[in-house]
Amino acid sequence: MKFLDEAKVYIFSAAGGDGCVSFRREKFIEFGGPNGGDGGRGGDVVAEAVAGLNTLIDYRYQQHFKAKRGGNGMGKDRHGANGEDVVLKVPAGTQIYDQDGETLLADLANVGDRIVLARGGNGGFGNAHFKTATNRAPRHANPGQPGEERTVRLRLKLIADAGLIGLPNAGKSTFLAAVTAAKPKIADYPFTTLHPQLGVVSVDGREFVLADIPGLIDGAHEGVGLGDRFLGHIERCSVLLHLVDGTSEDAGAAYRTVRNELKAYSDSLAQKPEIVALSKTDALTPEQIETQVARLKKVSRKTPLVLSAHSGQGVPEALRALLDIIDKTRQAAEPPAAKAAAWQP
Ligand SMILES: Nc1nc2c(ncn2[C@@H]2O[C@H](COP(=O)(O)OP(=O)(O)OP(=O)(O)O)[C@@H](O)[C@H]2O)c(=O)[nH]1
Ligand SMILES: [Mg+2]
Repeated sequence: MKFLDEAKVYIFSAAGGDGCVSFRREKFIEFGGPNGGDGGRGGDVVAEAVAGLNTLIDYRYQQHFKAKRGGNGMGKDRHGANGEDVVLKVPAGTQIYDQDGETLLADLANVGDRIVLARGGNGGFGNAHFKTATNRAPRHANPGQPGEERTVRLRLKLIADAGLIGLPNAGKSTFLAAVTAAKPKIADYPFTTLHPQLGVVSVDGREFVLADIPGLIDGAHEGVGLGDRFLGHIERCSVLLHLVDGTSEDAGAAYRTVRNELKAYSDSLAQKPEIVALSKTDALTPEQIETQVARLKKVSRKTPLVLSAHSGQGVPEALRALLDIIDKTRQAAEPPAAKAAAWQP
């Protein structure tokens, strides 16, 4: 399904270190006794939900994760070092399934949630451990226990951070295609987009998820056109990017039509932060842009951005403006503990 981000990873926890067989040997000390140390514990493979991630894209590139083996025990009662754990950092909301894709192992809903997916083996006991009253010089030690190997599936329900709205043909899909790797259908007739599409935007080294939904027309709330049922997909967005076709007759009227549909759908959507942008400016003269901007400004009571997905003009500014609002919303929503963890001097 389009709204899922999935990854399959192969994980290996590590074996524990072997116990050691050794005896104390010092001048003038007879029968020094056993002093072989225990092996260290093998590393676990752990999954943890962290702040600042919103896709599983990293797991497309790296799919194998191996923890470190425990160190072997040594003479003089020295314990082997514990093997290092491997931590898979995943976005909050990631569900972890077993290999079959059906058995849910964990639901890492919040930042900080963590689960051990594969336990490292215990270290073996050294011979010092086996000393008894009847066997004061044991000559055996345990080997470290093996680690586990398993395949798990990570699954994340993508929640769009920003949503594109506008009349049909406003250039929404073209914008999505220009700023993400998504390949939506684009054509110069209305209702090209029939299903919502998602893409991941990368801007200034940061990422967010952008949703493109079918265009709205007058009466969409009554089912005209494709209706307004797709608005549900952008209800949880932090911000909307309202694209208004610069080549349309009256940008102000186009804006008003879409706003009316939003209001008819729900108050919460109508009250969402919105960035207004005049699109397709490459096809307009400076005078035309000026006229359309003036109309748009009058109706929206905001200063619209001007952009062209074809030429790229104004696009980075629009992305930054979206990211700015997304950041603010995320900060307000994050639990205090996660904030503290994310803080860096
Ligand atoms: N000149 C110019 N044309 C554009 C630009 N963006 C989109 N178009 C054209 O406008 C038409 C509609 O673009 P789409 O991206 O399919 O529009 P949409 O808003 O997704 O339309 P629906 O899916 O039908 O709601 C296509 O022919 C695009 O090539 C632009 O920046 N400049
Ligand atoms: Mg479209």
